[in-house]
Amino acid sequence: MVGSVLKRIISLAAAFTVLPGVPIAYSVETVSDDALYEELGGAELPEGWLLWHSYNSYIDLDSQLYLRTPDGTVRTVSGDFIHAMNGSFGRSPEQFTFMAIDRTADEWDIYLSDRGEITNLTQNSGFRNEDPKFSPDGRTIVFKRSRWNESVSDFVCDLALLDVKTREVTMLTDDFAEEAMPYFSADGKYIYCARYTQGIGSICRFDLSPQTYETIFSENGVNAYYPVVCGDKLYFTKWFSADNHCDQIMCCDGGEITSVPFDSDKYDCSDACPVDGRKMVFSSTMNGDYDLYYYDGCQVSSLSELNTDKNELGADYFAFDSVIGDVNADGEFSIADIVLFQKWLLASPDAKLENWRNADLCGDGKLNVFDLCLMKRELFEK
Ligand SMILES: [Ca+2]
Ligand SMILES: [Ca+2]
Ligand SMILES: [Ca+2]
Ligand SMILES: [Ca+2]
Repeated sequence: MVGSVLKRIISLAAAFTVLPGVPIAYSVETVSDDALYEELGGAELPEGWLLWHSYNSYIDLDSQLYLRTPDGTVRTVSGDFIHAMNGSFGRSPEQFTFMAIDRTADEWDIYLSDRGEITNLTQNSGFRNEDPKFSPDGRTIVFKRSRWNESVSDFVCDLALLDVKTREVTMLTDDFAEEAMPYFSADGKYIYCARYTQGIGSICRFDLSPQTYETIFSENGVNAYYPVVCGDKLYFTKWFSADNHCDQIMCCDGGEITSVPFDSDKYDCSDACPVDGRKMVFSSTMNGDYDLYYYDGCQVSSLSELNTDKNELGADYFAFDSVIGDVNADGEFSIADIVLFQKWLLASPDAKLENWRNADLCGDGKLNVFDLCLMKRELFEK
């Protein structure tokens, strides 16, 4: 079993910067830790929905997107497209976006799957559309839009925002540097992205108002990409060093950036998919091609029933107990939840909320009639 030698972060001086351009301390320490890995009977992934994709090689255009539902059923997301990848859930597990090549137009497009119905949101745009991610309120999708530029004989890549309802697209950036892999902050005010100069990516934070950039992480000669936000934490992937291109998953929590316990200088760990607290699904080459793994906060185990001899990447997770509006905890938001919540607000003695947080649609930490109004509106709009 690989993984007996691990790299851990201790606090020593090094050469990268975090916001606002202040050098931050980090270094690596080699420790032996077989206990981190478990061959069999590893921890179970908590109940929820999981999206991921799998391909033989990127240039074969053979990527398939998969959705695993809480009952363990796995289905392939298919339609009039090929090479589907990078699935991202919206406000509910019934809604997710992904990128794929439109079969007819032979063009990268952004797709929406809503309760099983799949729509191409950028059909025949004439652009290359990739890396979609939902905003926290589920109303917009941020993505990368590229156009061919004759003067530089290359694609020029910018960030774009798509209104899910009207499908109107607003460009957010307009410059020759490539912005890619956008991801909204939890409050929806910022967009993190990878920004490339001379082929090396830095992690940037784009302020939607005013539209300005800040560099969050940049290290000389070291590629950093794939930012993912979970609450107050920002995860991203970066090379181990300028000479060692093994991917590491980094966690930026406040001003501190640390490597995760399972990172290694011998193989790649990337595509952080936070589950809860320190728990995450990720992709790694620790056993050859990319497979999906689950870190439960103590141990790493392979999600072996999902892994194949292709490359499993791009996981996104939606927890069973975090469906907005689902107060009776049956995994879906329906009229039954509104009836129960209404009874609870009227102090009916038999009304018990299984998961009160799911009713706090205003997000103010208390439950009242304002939440009920929003719940009704949300269900009506579904
Ligand atoms: Ca650009
Ligand atoms: Ca694999
Ligand atoms: Ca429910
Ligand atoms: Ca509330």
